[in-house]
Amino acid sequence: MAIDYQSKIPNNVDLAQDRRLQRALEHWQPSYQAWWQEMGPEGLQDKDIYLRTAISADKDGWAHFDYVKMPDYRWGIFLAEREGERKVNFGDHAGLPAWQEVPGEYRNALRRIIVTQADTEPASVEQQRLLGQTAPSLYDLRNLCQVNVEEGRHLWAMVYLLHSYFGAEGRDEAEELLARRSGDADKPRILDAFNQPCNDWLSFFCFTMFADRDGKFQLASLAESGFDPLARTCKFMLTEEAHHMFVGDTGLERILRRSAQLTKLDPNGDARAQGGIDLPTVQKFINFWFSYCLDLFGSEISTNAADFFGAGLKGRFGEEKRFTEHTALGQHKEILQWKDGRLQPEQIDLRSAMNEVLREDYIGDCANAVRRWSNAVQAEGAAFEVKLPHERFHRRQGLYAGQSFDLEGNPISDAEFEQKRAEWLPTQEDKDYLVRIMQPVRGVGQIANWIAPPRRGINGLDFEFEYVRI
Ligand code: BYC
Ligand code: FE
Ligand code: FE
Repeated sequence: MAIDYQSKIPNNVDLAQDRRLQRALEHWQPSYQAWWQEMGPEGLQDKDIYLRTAISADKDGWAHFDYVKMPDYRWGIFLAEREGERKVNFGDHAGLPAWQEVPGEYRNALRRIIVTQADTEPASVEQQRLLGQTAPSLYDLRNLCQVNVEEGRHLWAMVYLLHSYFGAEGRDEAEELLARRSGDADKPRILDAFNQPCNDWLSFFCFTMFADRDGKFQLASLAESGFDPLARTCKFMLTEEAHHMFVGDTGLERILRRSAQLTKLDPNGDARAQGGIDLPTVQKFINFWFSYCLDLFGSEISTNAADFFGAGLKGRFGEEKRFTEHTALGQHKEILQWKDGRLQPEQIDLRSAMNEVLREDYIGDCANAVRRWSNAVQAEGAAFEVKLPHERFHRRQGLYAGQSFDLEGNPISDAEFEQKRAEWLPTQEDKDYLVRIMQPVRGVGQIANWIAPPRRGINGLDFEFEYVRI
């Protein structure tokens, strides 16, 4: 599965054999590049950056590291290897051969799934556009750029599917993907989390921790899809996603560790007096981003989710390996409904609860990281426990959107919530403070005061390496 880097568009899908598709994508390519110039990382387009590029899409060693200027990054189309005679593994068509073409009856559903996924990729680049100006080290700056070029490639991955399988409609959708803008009042991105400003590095690490982790779960459930090209595309995207989550997970851990150190150092236990970020502020940003990312899973009870599962388009996390029963029929899941002013348990048929099933797996994954962070903080001698807010806290979508809940998930009045807002969620003052302390640090091996250095560098290199030639 070597990648053809001779073509204008690097690929491992034999693009040269399909002239019509090749022309369509070559037509889209300049629009993409124009979008990248406008919305990609500000002020870094002419810098040499130590980036990894895919050289092959198979399991072992696909990465090649070298200095690249971002506009010269070889965005392209890489699908995981085809696995023999793959079958539809769940839902009503389980056992039939996986589809290599779009089944007519699922055309709209698949297009919707692909467009929604695609839209998040450029959105995240737009949200992160200015962060290069305040990076705490060259190592972090390089990671930001790595994440961004790969999100750009994820857009390519989805656009390939749209162009390849959805005809004129797909081409129009591909154009629209470059026309919407994160946070724009008239043409916003589709999902709420991807319209939120991400203007400081604490937000960036929360984003890559929680939003990219949503990506892991969404892509993994699409990697189970009976529509084989989608499954193979998502499988390869997942290999890139691991680094994004690593950036977020270790970034937060490094901030928390440094915050604990500065808290201990200060005579009054005030990390801000030492130029750092106090632990409760970090917690507030976690509360904010975690709750927005829970919304990405959709409503707790969803006929769309039931239809996607029944059709074999979107499975559970690890559907094939983790489950033995793949119809999800005749089974139920208890869901707490907010009705008549109280929470009432109801048995919901499992297919309709698939969004919630995926969200629970996601929460478990997040909880593991939070436990590790708490240990790291306590190892520095600070008595602080990092916590995930309850899944009902601060929701904007789904069953719990219309009611206020506290951090433990207890219903409270809107007035009580407003009283607590500044304690639970970032305030403008918190955001202004972060902007004040986040000054760029660009010397080799140097690091800002508010974050600990990473335990090691990239690709076996030290932290003291010129990751970006500034
Ligand atoms: N924001 O009954 P519901 C990644 C809308 S991360 C705005 O719940 P369903 C990445 C919904 O569209 C992975 N609107 O329906 C990470 C619907 O509107 P319409 C990204 C929302 O179908 C970092 C209505 O509310 N992908 O790749 O069960 C960097 C009723 O919705 C939201 C995903 O997370 C929201 N949060 O769920 C780069 C998408 N939630 O159609 C990349 C996965 C709901 O009635 N989830 N609505 O006008 C889906 O695709 C789900 O289908 C939806 C909706 C969440 C969209
Ligand atoms: Fe992505
Ligand atoms: Fe990502």
